[in-house]
Amino acid sequence: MTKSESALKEKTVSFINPKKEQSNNKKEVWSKADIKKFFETPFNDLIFNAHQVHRSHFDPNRVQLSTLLSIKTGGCSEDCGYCPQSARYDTTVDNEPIMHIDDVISAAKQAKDAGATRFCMGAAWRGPKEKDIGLVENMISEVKSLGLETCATLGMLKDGQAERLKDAGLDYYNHNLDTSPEYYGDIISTRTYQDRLDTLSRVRDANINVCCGGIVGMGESREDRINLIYQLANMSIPPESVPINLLTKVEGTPLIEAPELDHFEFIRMIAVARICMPESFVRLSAGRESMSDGVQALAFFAGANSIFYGEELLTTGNPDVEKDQQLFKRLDIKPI
Ligand code: SAM
Ligand code: DTB
Ligand code: SF4
Repeated sequence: MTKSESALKEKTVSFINPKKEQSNNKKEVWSKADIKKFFETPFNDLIFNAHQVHRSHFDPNRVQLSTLLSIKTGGCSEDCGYCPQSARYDTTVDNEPIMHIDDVISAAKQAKDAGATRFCMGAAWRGPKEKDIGLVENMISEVKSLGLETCATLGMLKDGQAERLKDAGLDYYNHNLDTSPEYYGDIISTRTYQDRLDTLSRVRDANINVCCGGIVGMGESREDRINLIYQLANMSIPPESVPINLLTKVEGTPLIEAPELDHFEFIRMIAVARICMPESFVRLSAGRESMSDGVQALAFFAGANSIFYGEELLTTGNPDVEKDQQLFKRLDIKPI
């Protein structure tokens, strides 16, 4: 081995977690200092190491496709500063009733035909009410019967609700921590960080896969990004799916003036998520419309292996299906 090869190997080894073996009697799998060190690694070293971790756990040429549908849009009571669906902000999103089951089924069929394997239903609620749960249960079982994986994001869950969703056939529940505990209060006041952790525990206890990540580009510091990864990676079982959203700025929301995040910092976030949660799917989520093909290719190299697929996220745009298919073709990426 040449000198430079052995130096590279040394660097690589330091990215393999020495504490992984202890992770059964959990305390801290990654320290904040470890995570900070990753963020501060020269960019090429960081993405090289993240890619190595990625290919030792996943096929690097395969990406999972999830399609989103907003089953209940707008009029939300919460004050999440990034969200166009909050009734508190003057945006172009109207308060609509919950969708009819037939329309949900036809959207799910369309998603399946386009190549998605998971269908994620989102509702602009603080949390589902009893009358809502029955309707959503129906949607979940119908979507599941089409042969799709099911995912829902409905806000905070009360005791017993996660079990009902599980019984209806729910595979994943998305509930994000959004940002660090320290920055959280600057973004949302109507629910606490602990409320979110409590919902995540209910989901985990009901044996539903956890989809949990956050948003970057909300004016947070790098330390906040480190602390978000710290929270996610040190969960007693890390989320199976980790969506990393780049803030989509919407006119009328408080975060419209947030400073632009350097796309390379976004890639670092993906890379560090990959290193710290080697077995999780890391999803390149909101914000792809603002990214060049090159930035998205870097995200896949750095360890992203899932995307939202379809022209719309919940209320904002996403790249066209044809555009994503072309990008995959150019990169020789195949859907999972
Ligand atoms: N109402 C439910 C809740 O808040 O849990 C479910 C839907 S909510 C829209 C799901 C997630 O989408 C949020 O937690 C947030 O992370 C993400 N999100 C919402 N608006 C966004 C935006 N403008 N840019 C990026 N991500 C956003
Ligand atoms: C997630 O982390 N991102 C998705 C999904 N989970 C529900 C939502 C992104 C929403 C972007 C803004 C909108 O379209 O309303
Ligand atoms: Fe409501 Fe969810 Fe938007 Fe917050 S993120 S305002 S809870 S729809």
